[in-house]
Formats: sequence, structure tokens, C-alpha cells
Amino acid sequence: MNAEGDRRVIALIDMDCFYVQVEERENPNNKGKPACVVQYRKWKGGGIISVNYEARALGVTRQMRGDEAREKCPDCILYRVPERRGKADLTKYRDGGKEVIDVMCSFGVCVERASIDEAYIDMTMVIEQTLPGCTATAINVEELPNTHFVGWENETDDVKGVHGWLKALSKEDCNDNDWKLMLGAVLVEKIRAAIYEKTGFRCSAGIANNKMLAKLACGINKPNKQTVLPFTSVQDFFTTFPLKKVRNLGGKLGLTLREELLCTTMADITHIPEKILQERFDTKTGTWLYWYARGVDHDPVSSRRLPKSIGCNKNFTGLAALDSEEKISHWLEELCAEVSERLEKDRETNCRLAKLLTVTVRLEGDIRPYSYTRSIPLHSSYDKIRMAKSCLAVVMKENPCKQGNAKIPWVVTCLGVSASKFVDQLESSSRIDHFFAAKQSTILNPEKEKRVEEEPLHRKDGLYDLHADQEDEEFGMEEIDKIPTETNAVNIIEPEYHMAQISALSNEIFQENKEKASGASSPCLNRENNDSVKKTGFFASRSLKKCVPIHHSSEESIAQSSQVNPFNQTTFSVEEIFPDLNQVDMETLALLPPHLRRQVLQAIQSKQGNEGTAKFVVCDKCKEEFLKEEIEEHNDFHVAAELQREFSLQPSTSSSSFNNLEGAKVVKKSSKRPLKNQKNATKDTKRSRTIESFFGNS
Ligand code: TTP
Repeated sequence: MNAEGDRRVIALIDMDCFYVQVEERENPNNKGKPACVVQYRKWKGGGIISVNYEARALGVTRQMRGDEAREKCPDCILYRVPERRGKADLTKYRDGGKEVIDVMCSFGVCVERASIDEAYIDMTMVIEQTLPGCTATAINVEELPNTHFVGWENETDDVKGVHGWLKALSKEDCNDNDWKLMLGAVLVEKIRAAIYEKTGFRCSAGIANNKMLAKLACGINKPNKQTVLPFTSVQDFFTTFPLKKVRNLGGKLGLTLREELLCTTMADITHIPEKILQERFDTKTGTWLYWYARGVDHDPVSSRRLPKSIGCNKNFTGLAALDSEEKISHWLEELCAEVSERLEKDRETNCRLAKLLTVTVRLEGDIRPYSYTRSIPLHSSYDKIRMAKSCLAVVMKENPCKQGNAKIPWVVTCLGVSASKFVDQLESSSRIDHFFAAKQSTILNPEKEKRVEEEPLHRKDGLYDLHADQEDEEFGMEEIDKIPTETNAVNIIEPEYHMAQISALSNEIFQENKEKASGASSPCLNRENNDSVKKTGFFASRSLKKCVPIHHSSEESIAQSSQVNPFNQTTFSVEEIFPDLNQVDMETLALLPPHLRRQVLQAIQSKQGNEGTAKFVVCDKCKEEFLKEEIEEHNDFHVAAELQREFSLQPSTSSSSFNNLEGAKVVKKSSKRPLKNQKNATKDTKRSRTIESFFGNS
């Protein structure tokens, strides 16, 4: 790694007092007057989350509440964030952010949306095409009306440093990089002007050779200004710049640097040898930090106009804190309702499906943003009730006292739900979808099927939502995972995604069969038929399967589900599904009906000439064949199924919330199996366990 290698031209564009600007656009007569946006809660006028620059000039800050702002400035307008389902409704701010992104994208640059009101752009390619033949005289100072150059400002006659910089560019020893930054500054002036023209919003920007420098340059001159941070000015600038203000160093890593290694500025880190940094953190982080402190950051701008996650959270402070399962359940339902609605919209607009649902909890007394985070697989259905139940199950499993709605020993002060791990809707289902669609044309409405398949993909921009809720104090959550260190894994549990899919699928089948066993699905033949015409391929097959009333026990149903699958009657060749057996996609495999999956596994086995060797094992309960790595997870499922069956036979002693645990398979980074020891437990012991304890710590 070295400093010389990075000659990209990156900008960070950040909207000025964004929420206030959105409100001002709706109320043009108020433009130019001091104003703030306050959170929806009314106590003391509500917490301020955005302050315009007129109000800032009069002493109003974001740390104040609405009433204090009015004391400072009686004319200050207080806009209130709209409310829906008892929480903030950020739709109009998100939509405003999307408009801005659309303008940026129209310039042919690579855009990475970084939060509700900011985005990185990589202009390198565009600039490199313009570069040949540029001369300093060709650049007019008027093209840079709002640009400042760090290190070149001259308080007397060149406050912004533009003249000094242009003069330097005309010298012979001036390098390409300086030129590129200059051209980048001209382009960003144009982009910002276009944003204003098309949306009416003002913004500021930072221009530099990488994301970290661009981000910190952006904050130097605001509002409606842009700042170039040339690489040659970085070291000087870093001698006073507090490290806690640097991207990726605001959190735990920054705290360790400050408290343990006594660094307060970026330059302080440069005095620590790389080896020491590697020893204190780890090799990768140490090296990264070593260069980071020298202004080097290779993090690419990844083209991303869509959010990586869709979620919302809510704080419950003081008397509003959640101290019963009932309250937690209620708010999880509210949060899941919002997430589900936005996911559906996202699926329609962006043709993608979220595969992971993450629930975050902060407990009373905890100063961290979140006390714990748990992830569970999310199935193709965005059913808000099922999502909420799954979330409740994983939240409550952490609680040492899980007695229904009894007072619980811990109190929740923040709850968050977010969906992530998006996959292309077609990509995820295409192979299997087309495969089944072809085979079942007589089952589904062929006209409808054709229409669905021929419909063009409407890929529109989605919304990026890091500021999930006004009350959320933790910004830039996604930045956490950019740090190349284990430290970022502290609160985030990575999914063992493929393996989880297998057991999640089993859970899903189990749940469906449970519904069938209870007779719930039998009266809905017509409804299911209607649904089925809307769905294609595998999903349609699931709907059809649901229509068949079965009255077996749940586990029997799972084992026998292949007998009721209408596709059983059709013969498919394994090659039709997986033309290359060396590249079998586990996700697709997990979606197959059991008999087909068995065929695929057998085909792989014989292809590898491993027949009879220990690569696959047969489950002695359902006689299905599994990859060796899958069997443990699969066994867990049988135990869960058994417990659930017993649980549903017993009079309910616990919250009904636990009766439906479809999808509530906790995915953890460590492959610690919660059931490992319990599998050897006697039947009686198993019987005495509740479904909560199955998912609880073991
Ligand atoms: P910021 O970009 O941090 O702030 P801002 O746009 O209001 O002002 P500035 O000109 O200094 O950039 O946040 C963007 C929006 O995110 C902000 O308008 C309101 C919202 N927000 C919250 O909801 N809660 C918060 O704690 C913060 C800091 C912002």
C-alpha cells in the first residue's frame, strides 16, 4: 500500500440542513427565516434534529429542544416530523434524497449513496477523459465560485485559495493529480448547480483523492460551499484535525486510539510504528490505520443508488421505556409493519428481495447504541406479523425472564428492525422459476404467466436510509462494515447464510404443514388459486401445495411433503436445474422439493465418485439425504419441530407469541449450535423444554 497509488477524484456531496430544506421547499414563504425540524415528541417543544443556517447564526443548535430554540430566537419556525404508526414518517425526506441522487447520476459518474442526504461520487473516469490538453488559463475563476482549497487560503487577498491554486497549476512541476482535483472541483460546481436547479436544495461538497479525505473536506466550509483537500496539504491539516471527526474513527476504534494510545489528532497516529498498531489491533487493521493516518484510503466508491438495508428503529426513553413483553411485541409489530411496507415497495420498484432480518435492542443503562443484534433469515414473504413474531422470539430469548407479559427484568430503550442481504428477485428465482414455469404451464394460468415473464424489469432508484428514525443517534451505521477489522463485528452477527437457508426452508415447510394440519388452509382453496396465478414457478408451487389439506402430524407432513407436491408427478432431470454440478447454488438447492434435492445430491455424489463415502448423510428421522455440514442444522430442526408439536399440544403457559416460530432461526457468526448438548437429552428432558428455551442460550 502506498500514498502514490491513489489518484482517484472523489467527492462527498452532503445536503445542507437537509430536513429543514425539505420543509422549506413545501413552505417557500418561509425561506430565509430561522427554522428547525423537531422530532415528533412534543416534550419541551421536541428534540431538534436539523437547524438551518439562519437559526444557527442566532445561536440555535441541534443539542437544544424546540422551547430553548424559541427562547433564543422567538421567530424560529419549528417544523415537526410527520408521524405514522406512532413513529416518525421519513418518507418525504427519503424521497427528497432520491431526487438528489438522480441528478448526480445524470452526470455519468459513479454514485454511492451514503446516507439519507449524502453520497460519494467517483469522477476519475470522467476527469481522465477531460484531462488531456487542459491548461491553467483554460480554467476560469468564475467556474469555481464556491470552491476553497485547503492549504492555499490567504486571509488577505485570496480567502479561498483559488488564485494561489490556479497559479500553482500553471507551473511546470505541477502534477496530474493537482489537475485532476481542479477539474473535479469544476465538475462538482456543475453538479451542485444542477441539484439546486432541479430540486431547489443547496448542498456542500468535499473533493479529494479518496473517500475519507473527501468526507472531512466537505465539513470544512458549509453551507453551499465546496472544499478541495489536495493530498499535499493533508499532513499539515492532520496536525490539528481531531481523529474522532474522521470517518471510521468515531466509534470504538477511535476510542481505543484516544484512550489507550493517547492520540487526539490524525497526525498523532503517524507517530506510532505500524508494528505497534498491528499488535494492538490486528495486522490488517494496523496497516490500514498506519496509512489512513497518512491520508490513504483505498475504499472504493461502489455504485449504489439503492440502500443496502431497509429498516427503522425507535427510542423509548424515560417512562416510555418498554418493560413488558406485550409492549415489546407491540412495537416490533409497528416497526415490522413499516419495514414490510417499504420492502414491498422496494421489491416492486427494484426487483430485489431481502434475505436477512436483523433486530437490534438497547437495554436500559447501556450507553452503547445497541446492546445486542440478532439476525434471522427472511423468506420471500414480507408478512409483517410473521416478521414481528420472529423478531419477538429472538429478542425474548435474551431475556432471563420470559414469563409472558409479566414484568421483565430488563427494560428496552431502543428497538430496531432492518432487512438486508438483498438478492436480485429474478436472479434468486430465475433458474428454478423458469424451470418450474415451463413444467407447470398446465397448472398455472398460462396467459398470466406469460405476461409476468415478459414484463420488463423496472429498475428505479431506491432510497437509502441510514437515518432510520429521527430518534436514532447512531449515524452512518453502514460505515462500520467498511472498517477492515474484526472490531466492527462486535455488535453485528454475520449470517451463515447458505446453511441457514436449508434449515429456514425446513422451518417454512414445517409451518405450512402445521397450518394445514390445523385445517387452516383447507377452506382457502379459492384464495390460494387466485394467489397462485400471481406467482410463478416455485412460489406458485408452494401456493398450490398449501391447498392440499393434510392431516398428518407436522413432522410426518414434512417427511411426506414430497407426496403432496404436484411436481412429484413430473420427471425432471437434474441437469435441467443444475447444468454444472460443480456449481450448485446452495440457495437454489434449498428451494427444491425434497425428492429433487435428493436427486441433485446423489448426482453430485456420483459425479465426484464418492458414492458411499462420508460426504452425505441420511437423516434417520426423515430419511432425507444431506450434505455432512447440513445435518447438524437439520437435526436442530427436528428437535425444534418436536418441541413445537409438543408445545402446541400442551395448554399454553407462555405467550402465544411463541406459538409461531416460522423463520425464527437465529443466525450467528460462530457456528455454536445451541442444541448440541441437548440432542443427547432424554425425551423427558426435551419435553420439559419450551420452545423459547430451544432458541435460548444453552
Ligand atoms: P446531517 O447531514 O448531519 O445534518 P443537516 O443536513 O441537518 O445539516 P448540515 O448542514 O450540518 O449537514 O443530517 C442530515 C439529516 O438527518 C438532518 O437534516 C436530519 C437528520 N438527522 C436526524 O434525524 N437525527 C440526527 O441526530 C441528525 C444528526 C440528523
